[in-house]
Amino acid sequence: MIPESHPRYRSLVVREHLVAMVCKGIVTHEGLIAHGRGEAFDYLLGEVSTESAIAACRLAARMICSAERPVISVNGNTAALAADEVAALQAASGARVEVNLFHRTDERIRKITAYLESHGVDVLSGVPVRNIPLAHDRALCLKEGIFSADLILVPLEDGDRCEALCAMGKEVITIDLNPLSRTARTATLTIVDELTRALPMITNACREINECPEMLPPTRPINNQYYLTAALNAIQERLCNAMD
Ligand code: PTJ
Repeated sequence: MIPESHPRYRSLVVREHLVAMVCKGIVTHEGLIAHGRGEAFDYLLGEVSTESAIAACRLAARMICSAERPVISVNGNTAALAADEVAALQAASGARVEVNLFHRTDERIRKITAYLESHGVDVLSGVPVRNIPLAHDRALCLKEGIFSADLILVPLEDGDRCEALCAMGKEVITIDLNPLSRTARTATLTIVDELTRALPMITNACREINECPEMLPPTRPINNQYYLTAALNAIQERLCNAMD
């Protein structure tokens, strides 16, 4: 039992939840390691959304709402941490949701799909085809989902799929607390923020766009480097202040 008064209460509750999700076969052991890395970067960012991350979320919403076939790609960690938030974003943006896993088994796909559905997400189903030029199982995707998408939101991604999707001519938005990761540097747009903080901001911005449909799509190219540099500057500033 974690006491609510514990200074790291939220972090400990999330960890406990992820461990429970490992027991249910939704998150992998590797997913726990990925979460730990994310926590470390979030610590450096002060566990708050920076101004540049908030701006990146608004830009992401404009990109998603102006895309023809946007898809949200969901892995085990994203499902476990943010099933409700994915459902809300799907409702606000009309994006399709596809489960795409690095540690792929049919059983995990089934379990994650059922878990998302129990939280109100409409999950694409079908027979996956090895359509992304990758040596591992992330190559598998649905023709009516990621394969035919023009824009894909890929939270907590591993770098080589991001690169492959971009090489296929797709726009990729990622949410990644590590501004130095290969994914962060290869994506069309990286939101350097924690998943459960970023997704509701994108959803709210999509709702605003729905109320003001004449909003124009953002101009290209997207300056991803601006957002990465801003995140690194925020970390640097925090580290400098910690030494004062
Ligand atoms: O469920 P699977 O089989 O598809 O596997 C999913 C994981 C996450 C294990 C897999 O995609 C993976 O290994 O990812 P990486 O390469 O460890 O990258 C995950 C990135 O997400 C890292 O850069 C972390 O810093 C970042 N991250 C972790 N937790 C969060 C996060 N970013 C935002 N919010 C988080 N909560």
